[in-house]
Amino acid sequence: MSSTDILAALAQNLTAGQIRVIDLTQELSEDTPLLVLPEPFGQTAAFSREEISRYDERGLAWHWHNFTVGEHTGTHFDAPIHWVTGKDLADNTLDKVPPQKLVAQACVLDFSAECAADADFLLTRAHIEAWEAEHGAIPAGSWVLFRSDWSKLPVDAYTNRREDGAHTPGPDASAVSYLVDERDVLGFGVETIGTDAGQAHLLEPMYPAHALLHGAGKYGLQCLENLDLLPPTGAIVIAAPLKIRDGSGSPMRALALVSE
Ligand code: 23J
Ligand code: MN
Repeated sequence: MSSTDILAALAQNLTAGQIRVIDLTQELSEDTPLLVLPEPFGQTAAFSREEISRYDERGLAWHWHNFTVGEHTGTHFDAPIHWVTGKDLADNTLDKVPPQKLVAQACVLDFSAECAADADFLLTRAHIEAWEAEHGAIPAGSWVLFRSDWSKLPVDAYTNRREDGAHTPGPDASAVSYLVDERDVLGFGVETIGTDAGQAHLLEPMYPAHALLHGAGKYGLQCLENLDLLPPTGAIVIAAPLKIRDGSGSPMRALALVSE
């Protein structure tokens, strides 16, 4: 098929519902759960908004708001400049992400059973190799999406904060090194609040997903939903952050195309 025919077939399949569009995005609101870092670190802002007008004297026929939100609040994209390891890389900010990379195939690694059994579950290189033995090697340039089913949890269990910090699953350094060095992935996406585990400040290096992904110019996706609706391979993810000049991250609408 020529590439023109492929697009025509895509259009037809979309119209007919043969290709389904899955929303991977959490609702963004004043109630969106936030990352909370220990003292004395700065905190990401919740989403908030103020009304400009509502068909009233401030705007007779129009309704609109101004909003405030952290770059890393809700379903969002992490650019390499977010971490010190990526601070000197070329094109490390949101405005410099090549648009070709905003649309990419995804591998979905389902470790939801392990996460249900252990909130501090760490995904290792051996887990990824076991997944590949079943589904094939992760292609270069793919998103790797870590399915934990964490997005199905009520908010208290979702954030799972205790006296010693958050207890949520994530990858260890062996997993991230493997994806970056052996598989040259586009990035790593998760359902939890960080690409790193809640207790990842205790790992070596500290916050291995952030440190190793962004140091290699790779991206992160956080607070995804509906990963359980995606096949292990074959989905196409559209994850497009706002084009914020020099931005380190941004809320986004993340979508997946799935063949019926
Ligand atoms: C800053 C410090 C630690 C973490 C994070 C941000 C995130 O999870 C994020 O949203 O990038 S773990
Ligand atoms: Mn982030």
